[in-house]
Amino acid sequence: MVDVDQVLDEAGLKNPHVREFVAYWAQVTGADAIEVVSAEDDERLLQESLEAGELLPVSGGRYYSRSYFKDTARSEERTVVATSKESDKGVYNNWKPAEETVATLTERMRGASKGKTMYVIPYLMAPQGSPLEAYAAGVELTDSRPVVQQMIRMARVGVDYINELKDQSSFVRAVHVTGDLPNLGQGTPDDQRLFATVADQRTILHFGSSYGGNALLGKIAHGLRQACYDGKDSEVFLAEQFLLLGITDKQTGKKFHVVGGFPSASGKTNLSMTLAPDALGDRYYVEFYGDDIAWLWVGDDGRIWAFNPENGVFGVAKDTNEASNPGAVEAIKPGSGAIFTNVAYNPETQDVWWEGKTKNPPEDVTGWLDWKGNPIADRTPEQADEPWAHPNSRFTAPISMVPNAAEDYNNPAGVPVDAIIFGGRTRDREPLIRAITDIAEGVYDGLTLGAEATFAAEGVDGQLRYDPMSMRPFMAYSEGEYAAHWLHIIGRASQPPIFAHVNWFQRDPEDGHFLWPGYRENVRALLWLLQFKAGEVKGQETAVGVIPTQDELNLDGLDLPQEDLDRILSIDVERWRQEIEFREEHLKQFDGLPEEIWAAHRRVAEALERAAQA
Ligand code: OXD
Ligand code: MN
Repeated sequence: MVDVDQVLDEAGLKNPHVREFVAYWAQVTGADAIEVVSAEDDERLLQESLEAGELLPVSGGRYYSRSYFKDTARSEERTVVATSKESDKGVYNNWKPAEETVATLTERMRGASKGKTMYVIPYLMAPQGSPLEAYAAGVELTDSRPVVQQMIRMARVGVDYINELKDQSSFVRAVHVTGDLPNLGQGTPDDQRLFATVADQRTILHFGSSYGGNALLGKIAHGLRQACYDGKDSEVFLAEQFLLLGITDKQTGKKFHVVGGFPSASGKTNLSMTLAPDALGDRYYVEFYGDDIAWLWVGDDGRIWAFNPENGVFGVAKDTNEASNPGAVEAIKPGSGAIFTNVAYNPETQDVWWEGKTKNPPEDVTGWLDWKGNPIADRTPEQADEPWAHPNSRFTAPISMVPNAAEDYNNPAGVPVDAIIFGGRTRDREPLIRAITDIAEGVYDGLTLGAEATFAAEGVDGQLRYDPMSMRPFMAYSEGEYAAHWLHIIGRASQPPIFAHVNWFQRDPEDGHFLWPGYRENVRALLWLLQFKAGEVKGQETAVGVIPTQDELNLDGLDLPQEDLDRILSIDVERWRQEIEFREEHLKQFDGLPEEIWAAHRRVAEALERAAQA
């Protein structure tokens, strides 16, 4: 038996509530050893992992890890939110009763860390000293060393964060046990994996994975699911799967901040790390704050404030290259200490590759292994087209490595939010940008956010897979209450942000080409929005919001066909009338949706009817 007290004493971990929590789970999981970690331990832990073969070296002091081949993504079906209140049940949160969920997980975890070390990771999901600190502290227990290294990059990790808490009992209790991965029946009726946020106990219990999205409990389970619940429970804040960026107009010296929700594969990471387009670079400077999570609250000045609770980026590698995301390329360059997971790896050259890193894979396949560790050179002709990297392969890097990271990303006060944007991948109907000034209509727009189903077979043509506010996998309580909480928080702001919907993905109906060049040029749409908010441009009113006129959109240095511009700066009323019907069905699923949201829906529907008749 480990002497828990002795280990915690030696580590200087004084918080009595944390000590009690560690002792309890050490006994349940049966770990052979306990180790308390801080960010300063990174170098040593990396060396230990290299020696153990858990990590492999990538040139320039970077690292490679491969996860079990059935353990490469978040498992939404196996993820639940458990509470003791059935009224927390929503359409998306997989609600379960707390008591039986805790009992099931305790049994699965019993003795499951035998032979392993249990690492104690005290962390903070906020810059230290923030007004939301009471919701940001946590302790993750994990039996996986690579999870520790990822947490050190993604959160602020150290004993002091936990010892210095004003309310010593206010921290999230997070337990991660990997389990015997080859024997968990992943994807079968007897699947043993279970990932639970026991939200009203502020406890997270995840069993059966070592993949980041299931195992970095500070990020997704705490930063999003638990915080979503805490935000509502306290009536103080919103926790959303949002990017956060800043734009400075060097000419006027003004700085703006934008947060935004995008369903997966809609370009959120690229936009969050974007730079100004070359032609506008002399005037505008874009800064990175966060690519995945923002917490938002009402400041004393009546504005909405936000910060990114994370300390790093856990980005999808696929298609990351100099053109799509130069900031990410820089953040993971030699010397960055980046960790790559499930990309292709060459142990001879210590190089990594993923689809879209370069146009074609390396010509000389000598030494190259695909994400499962199989030599590319041994592939049969039938296997030739299989991807080298897993489509959800990732890189992990601290924010400090991102070249345009904002100087104040660590400021506990956060930044004031000027705009809240939503954007899905939509091939028709959605213009480049439409601004929404009414708060209820903005929240309604977020609730009806979606992206085209990735596979044609998944849905009706033109119908979206709805992903309200891009929070579908992280919603912690009922959607009706969630909408009410949004109206409540934003409604309390005397200087609310403007809302907008963006779409970079409209295509030509005939030949399918993208009508807008995307990437860095997307900043032009945001510049128009900020000008519109400031009353400097008027735009054109439509039934679904205000869209830029062609003169208002700064197109300096861009040469786009007139036809394409006409299409992205107008709306297709007939397609919108069809969308309204889909939306109605979507919203009807949600119990207790506030009347303001239904009223916003009716206003938009009626405006479309008038437009159709005009
Ligand atoms: C996600 C992530 O899975 O950010 O959404 O990793
Ligand atoms: Mn995400």
